[in-house]
Amino acid sequence: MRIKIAIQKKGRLHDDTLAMFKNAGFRFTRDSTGFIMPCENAEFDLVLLRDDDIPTVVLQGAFELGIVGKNVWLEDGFKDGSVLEKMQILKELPFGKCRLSIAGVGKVEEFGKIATSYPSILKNWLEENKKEAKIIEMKGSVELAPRFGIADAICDLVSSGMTLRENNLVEGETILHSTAILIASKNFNQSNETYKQIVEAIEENASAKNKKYIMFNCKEENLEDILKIIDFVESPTVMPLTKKGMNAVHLMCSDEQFKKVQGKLKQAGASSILVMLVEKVM
Ligand code: PRT
Ligand code: ZN
Repeated sequence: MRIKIAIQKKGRLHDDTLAMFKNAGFRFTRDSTGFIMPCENAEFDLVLLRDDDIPTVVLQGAFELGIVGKNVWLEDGFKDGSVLEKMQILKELPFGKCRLSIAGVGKVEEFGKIATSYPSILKNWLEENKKEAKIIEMKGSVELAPRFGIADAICDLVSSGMTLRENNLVEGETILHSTAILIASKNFNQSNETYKQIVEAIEENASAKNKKYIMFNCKEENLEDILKIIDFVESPTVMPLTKKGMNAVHLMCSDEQFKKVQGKLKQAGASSILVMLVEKVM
């Protein structure tokens, strides 16, 4: 039986979701309706929906898996307990990162009226933190509420912070950190072969992403100092070159790790430094 995965049709999560599957090696066609993308080289289909419907369709059992923002899933969950009771988060994914924050004109200490598209998450947070406020539910353009006196503050998603700045709003407390998540019903069988194949491919790709394979040459007399600089790598490869007294050093590390040491390596005598992208780590 083919697995059906509900993903966002268009919007902020669509491109990253599709890129995640494609970079993991899956290829897709599109059926004549335009909202089903059958995978050509594995037993699953992507189905394109509004993100707000994704928790419901997975909960109803129409789709085995779904990819949606944690904010959407939790809002549904606080509204309808069965979402949290009957569903599970299988994985947090490395995209769609944002935070749900309270913001106001100046520092928000006393909450009067707060406008938000996430009334259930906000209500739950207010209760947990023993704070009082009147929640004004808005479907969009929440950031305009203080300007028109609809509310004193807002509770909205923030990523770069630009929207808040443009509206002279100051970010206060963050009530949720969100990312895209992979969800399923609690009785979804995680030993399903197709599911294992998908997760393995995605994880292999994620661990290769950001990894670099580094090669350089150095004199024998500099080797000890150089190995100290790269001591975060468990076992770098050291090979003698045909030129006497010279070695080649190979290692794999993250982009960040390399950036931190590249200057020091040169100073310590590393030459002909080659930096290569890693396609896969298995
Ligand atoms: O059509 P559909 O219903 O499927 O999509 P949608 O319009 O409801 O959602 P969409 O595509 O806007 O967002 C999908 C998901 O992306 C959200 O549920 C979040 O999980 C995630 N995400 C990540 C964001 C943001 N970052 C984000 N910045 N969703 C919305 N925003 C908005 C925010 O509401 C505010 O208006 O962007 C603005 C703030 O951005 P900055 O960069 O100015 O701070
Ligand atoms: Zn939506």
